[in-house]
Amino acid sequence: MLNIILFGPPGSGKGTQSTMIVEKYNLKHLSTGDILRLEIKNETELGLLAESYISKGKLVPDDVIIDILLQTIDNDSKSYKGIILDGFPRTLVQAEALEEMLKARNEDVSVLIEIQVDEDLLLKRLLARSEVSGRSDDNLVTIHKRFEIYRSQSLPACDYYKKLNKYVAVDGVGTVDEVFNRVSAVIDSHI
Ligand code: B4P
Repeated sequence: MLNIILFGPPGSGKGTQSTMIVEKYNLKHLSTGDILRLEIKNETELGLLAESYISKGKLVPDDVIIDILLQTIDNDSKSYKGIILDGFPRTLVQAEALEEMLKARNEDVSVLIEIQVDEDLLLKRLLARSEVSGRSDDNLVTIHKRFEIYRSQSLPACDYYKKLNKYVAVDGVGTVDEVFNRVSAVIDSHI
């Protein structure tokens, strides 16, 4: 199984690239951001809880996210060649939980790909997205908070995979297709 983590700061293009990757490689797309936004749209209890964190630029608590993953990961994963994890793990605790989850299935993470983009460009992309997304977390104050949380809480998850020699960085600056070619080259080298 090809289990790929797509990692990167807010607005680096994880969602954009994942959509293209699932098509090319027949992987199951697992986006915690998408799952949470659907819950918010449907005004479920989980959605209301998630919105209270997301609108402030904070991460949704680990236990809530790990529960979602446990419920989602086994649903129909077997009919795919693997999983693309988009936006998960985002903390060290989530990374450790994922390792355990995969180990129980005799699987592991093939590679973590970090999409690197500097914060000035990320800010431009997210402010442009705010004009169409209607997302409560796409505004100046919240975006800066998300950058700060990425550095303090998410980068340790990245370091975890560096220590396992499963980390590859990809330049996320360029057209969507240019970035996709770079990401594809990394995936191809793990097939
Ligand atoms: P996510 O949904 O994961 O979204 P994101 O980090 O904001 O954006 P992404 O990197 O996917 O960028 P996109 O492709 O859209 O998370 C949202 C929130 O949910 C989090 O802040 C957190 O609160 C919560 N959450 C999610 N997962 C969690 C977890 N595991 N634990 C706790 N909380 C969690 O691209 C951004 C924009 O740039 C788009 O407009 C796109 O069109 C554009 N773009 C993309 N690539 C481009 C390129 N190459 N050139 C120019 N523009 C580009």
